[in-house]
Amino acid sequence: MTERIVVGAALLSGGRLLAARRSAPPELAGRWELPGGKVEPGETPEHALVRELREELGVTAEPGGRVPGEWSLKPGYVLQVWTARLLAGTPEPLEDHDELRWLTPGQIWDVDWLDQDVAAVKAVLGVWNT
Ligand code: 9L3
Ligand code: MG
Repeated sequence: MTERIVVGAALLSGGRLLAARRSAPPELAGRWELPGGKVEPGETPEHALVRELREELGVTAEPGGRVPGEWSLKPGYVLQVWTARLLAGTPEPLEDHDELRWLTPGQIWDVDWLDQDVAAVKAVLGVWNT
């Protein structure tokens, strides 16, 4: 069985990283994540990232590069992360989130990231040119 990929976006703008607070499901609500979601069959991870950011945040984004690493989620699911930049729009918590925050590198650990996102965000810091 192959694992299903979940894409997370390290959306970077003006030297800040976007963090999104989940509103669902109940066991994840209140924790922060890199926005994104499951890659659909036949879809590339980059396309999924663009689609998820449009659905969840109402923005048009462009994927950058893959952040090295892969993080296990619930059984059968694995998180991969791409950097991304905003092409159009201002992110709003339209779906699955109830708050957004733009974090400077010094504020990164001010929010309660989901467990798997802690490792992913550390990897993002490794490639983030501020
Ligand atoms: N997940 C964890 N960290 C992330 C993302 C985008 C997703 N940065 C987990 C939460 C869910 C699963 O992956 O259990 C699928 O995500 P979604 O489709 O509910 O966003
Ligand atoms: Mg999602």
